[in-house]
Amino acid sequence: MTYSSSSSSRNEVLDESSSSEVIESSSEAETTSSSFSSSSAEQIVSSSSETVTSSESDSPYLWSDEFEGSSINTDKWTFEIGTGASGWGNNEWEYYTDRSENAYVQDGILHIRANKESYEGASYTSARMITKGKFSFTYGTVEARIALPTGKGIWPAFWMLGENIDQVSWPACGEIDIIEAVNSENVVYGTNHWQYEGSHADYGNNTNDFHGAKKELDITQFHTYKFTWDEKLIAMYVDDFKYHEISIEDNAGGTDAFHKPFFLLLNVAVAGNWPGFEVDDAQFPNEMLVDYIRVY
Ligand SMILES: [Ca+2]
Repeated sequence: MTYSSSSSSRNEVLDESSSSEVIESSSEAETTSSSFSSSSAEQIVSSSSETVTSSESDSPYLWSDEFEGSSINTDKWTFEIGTGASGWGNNEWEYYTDRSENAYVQDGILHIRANKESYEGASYTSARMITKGKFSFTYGTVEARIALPTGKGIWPAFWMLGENIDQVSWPACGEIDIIEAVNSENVVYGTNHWQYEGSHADYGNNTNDFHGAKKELDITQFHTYKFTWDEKLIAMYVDDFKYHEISIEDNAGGTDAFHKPFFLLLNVAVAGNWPGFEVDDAQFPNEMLVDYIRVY
């Protein structure tokens, strides 16, 4: 999900020399990164027995939302309202609302529901929730259990933006797309966006092609997604299959944005620059389901 509708094509990457520099340094950093990951894994296993019974105040997590109860916790989330046409819209067609028609919690699951309906001049509605100003973090691990909608024109995302976006703007703030999917592809994409020598740079991989490896999955079913981030490396996994990795060691390729605090976003877009402008209306209502998000 690129933030700005005026951004250049998502296929644009760094010039070739700096792009290959990123890839090369990421394989060098792998050894260090895997030891970091395994110690993190131990941490969550040892605390998982407490998780079930503990109250929120002694959660083992830096931040989490299990989406229990009957409403969305607005101490954690802010709804963004409107079409975002002037900034974050990506030429999407939906109108984002904070109504229960578009986002609700039921039986421990957050539903973000895109509907076909006329609303405030738009033909579709949906929801977009952010933790900006309420929670941000630098380095750590995110685990989330999520089921994604598919269908012509749909574009669900679980992603992050630099908390300093209002000061430095996009893409200088950095953007980390942990989960994106478009149309009916059954492919999950992970992407980083940042600013390099004054221009938009991005680098991404996906479950259909991570350096030649491929993961078959039905993204409409629940999967466990994991995002790991330390001072050297960012990586993304679905059910332990790695689908994206980028080195940020020593600000490789101008990646200094990724050493600062980021906040979380969840949204389901309808149409837009990436999925295109053909929408299959038979899919609606169509939902992204989130069982939990845990940050540690
Ligand atoms: Ca839950």
